[in-house]
This record gives sequence, structure tokens and C-alpha cells, in this order.
Amino acid sequence: MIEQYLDKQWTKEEIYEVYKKPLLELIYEAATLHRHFNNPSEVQISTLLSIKTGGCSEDCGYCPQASRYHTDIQKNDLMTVNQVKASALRAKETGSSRLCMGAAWRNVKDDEDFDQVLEMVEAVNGVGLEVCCTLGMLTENQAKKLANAGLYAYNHNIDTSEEYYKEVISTRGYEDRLKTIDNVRKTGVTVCSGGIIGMGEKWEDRCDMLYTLSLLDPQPESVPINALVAVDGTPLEEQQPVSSWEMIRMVATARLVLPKSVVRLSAGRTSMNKETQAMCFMAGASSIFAGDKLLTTPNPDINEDLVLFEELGLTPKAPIKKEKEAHDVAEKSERTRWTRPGHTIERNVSASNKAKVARKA
Ligand code: SAM
Ligand code: DTB
Ligand code: SF4
Repeated sequence: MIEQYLDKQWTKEEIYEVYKKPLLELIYEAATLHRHFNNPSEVQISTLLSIKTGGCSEDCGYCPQASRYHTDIQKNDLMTVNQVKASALRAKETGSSRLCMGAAWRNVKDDEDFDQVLEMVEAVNGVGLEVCCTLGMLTENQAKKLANAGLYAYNHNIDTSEEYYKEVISTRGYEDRLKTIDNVRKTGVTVCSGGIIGMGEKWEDRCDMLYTLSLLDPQPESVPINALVAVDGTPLEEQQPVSSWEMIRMVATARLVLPKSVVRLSAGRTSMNKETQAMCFMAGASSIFAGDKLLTTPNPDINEDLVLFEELGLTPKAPIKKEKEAHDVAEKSERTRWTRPGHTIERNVSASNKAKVARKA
């Protein structure tokens, strides 16, 4: 059974067939394959830290941090290196092996803020955690600088299928996402890329997203599967939550299509009961984001998660040791032209207009 999933070049149709399998059969196959590469009792814990919150120029329809929408978040400038270090120490104490630092930026700029992020990467490395960043689009030089500072992983989600992406975001293109992933790949930094379900996409879009990830060579080391957190004020505020079965099905399909990747059960866990999460672990999820906050939205309390681990006989996975690699960085920063498709997405425009009215009131 396992052989058919190893070193496979997928077609979209084959992924559709996997996604549509009877659920229990799908879970059984995913669980079997999962055991081939992983210790099923170990689940990796990552802590998210929003190092710069809100005020973002982009129009991502799911995101509470886009300044054009009226959402109830606390904006914050870039944190200090000491604040980050203190958070890293706390994360380590509660069993995290990775700290993922997120910034509400469209792309990284070659400025003092980026220099400060490089210092943060060094500081978190010093604490003994795997360091991950998600800072938006990145040039090859910037990726190399992060690698030299000791970055372990870079998170850059493709979010959905190329086709449905155009229904969610107009201020950047799908190709920019792929280009950034490629820039990260040119360094020794591992790639974390996945997406969100529950944004109004068809089930085929979810499979097409997995198809795009399967074409990356090598495939991403980790693949976060987020369930949309529908935040008031965002264009997607009225989306109905995905069902438990859809989440389990998506995790199991990701497990089978990307056999060597770590599948991360990401945003949306506050709406999932313990049994759903247990089925996701069974179906091959082996990582979670822990801590009572994701970037801006709630997440289960760490103590609740540790109780769940105890109940299920799971243990947190230790960090992977990685040496810093030396990469030559070109003297002059390259001129990368990121795209800005700028097409009209009605629900994004309508949410921005509502925000303008709310601001005036
Ligand atoms: N600004 C950077 C970027 O967009 O690449 C990094 C931070 S961004 C918030 C990281 C990822 O979080 C997004 O690509 C998206 O997949 C996920 N995300 C954002 N808002 C979400 C929401 N409401 N529900 C689920 N996932 C979300
Ligand atoms: C990912 O795939 N999910 C995380 C992380 N990568 C950066 C972010 C989830 C954000 C959920 C909405 C919020 O808290 O703002
Ligand atoms: Fe900005 Fe990232 Fe949110 Fe898009 S997902 S609005 S780029 S913070």
C-alpha cells in the first residue's frame, strides 16, 4: 500500500481520487504511511509570535492585519530583540521546539527593521529553538542573510489554488509566492508552505494547492493546514466554518500527497473538539501551533494542549540541531519586481468601503 505513494509525480486527477476516498479508508492509508516515516507518538510544537502586528498594505481577504479592513486588533511596531528573546525562553519552557516570528509586511525591505529581525533570529537560535520567520516576500539576498543568521525555516503559504487565489488577494500574484519559496530554497533554510481551507473554495482548489506543493522540488519540509479563522471586518467574515470531516480529509490527503513533509494542524483549532484533533493526528498531522494566541486570533491554551497530549499519549518533539551555513551575499541588493495584479475582488472592496465608513463614524 505504501509503495504507491513514494516518489510519486502526482496528477491533479490522482489527487482528486485520493481526496474523494471513503473517509475511513483515507485515514487508514494516511496513518499507515505516516508511521513509515515518523514516530506517531511525537508531535512537534511551534509557538507563534507576532513581532510586528497590523497596518499591512495588502488586501488578503482572510487577514485581520490588513489595514484597509476594520478589525479589532491591537497594532504593534516591531518588537525589540529582548522582548523576542523573553518570548523564546517562555516557549521553550512549555515544550516548543520552534518559534515562528510573523510580521505584517508585504515584503522584506533592506532597512534597520530587517537588521533587527536578523538579530532576533540569532537570539532565538541562542535559546536553542528552531527559528522560523514569516515576513512576506523575500529576495534571494535577503533569504541568504536570514540563513547566515541561523534561520531554520521560512513560512510562506501559497494559501489556495492558483485559480482561487485571484478571488482572495489582488495586491500580489501567485507567482510572487512561488518566487519567494524558490529564493528560500537557494539557501539552506527549510520551506514551510501550505494554505487555508474554508475560504469559499471548491474541494478541487484544495487538491490543486496540494498539487502545486507536490511539484516543488524538493517538496516543503512542513505544510501548515489552516482552517479559516473568520474575523469580523475582513471580507471573509461570513464564511461558515469547515466541518471536522473536511479538516481531517484535508490533513490525510496532504499526508499522502506529500509523504515526507511534516503536516501542521494550524489555525482553527479553537473550533475543533479534542476528538477532531485526535483524528487529525491519526491521519498524519504531527505538528501544531501552541500558545493562547496565533498571530492576532485565539488558540487553545498550552495547558489544554498538554492535557490533550497526555490523554492521547503524545510527546512534544525535540528541536532539530542545525549548523549555521555561510552564504555569500551580493554587495548591492537586487531589484526584484513583485507583481500587483490589481484586479477587483468585490468582497474585498466592500469590506474596505465598510471600514472607511466605520472610521468616519
Ligand atoms: N505577511 C506575511 C505573509 O503574508 O506572507 C506573513 C504573515 S501571514 C499572517 C501568514 C499566513 O497566515 C498567511 O499566509 C495565511 O495563510 C495565514 N492566515 C492569515 N490570516 C488567517 C486567518 N484568518 N485564518 C487562517 N489563516 C490565516
Ligand atoms: C500559518 O500557516 N499559520 C500561521 C503561521 N503560518 C504564520 C498564522 C495563522 C494566523 C491566523 C490569524 C491570526 O491569528 O491573525
Ligand atoms: Fe499582510 Fe500577510 Fe496579512 Fe496579507 S496575510 S494582509 S501580507 S499580514
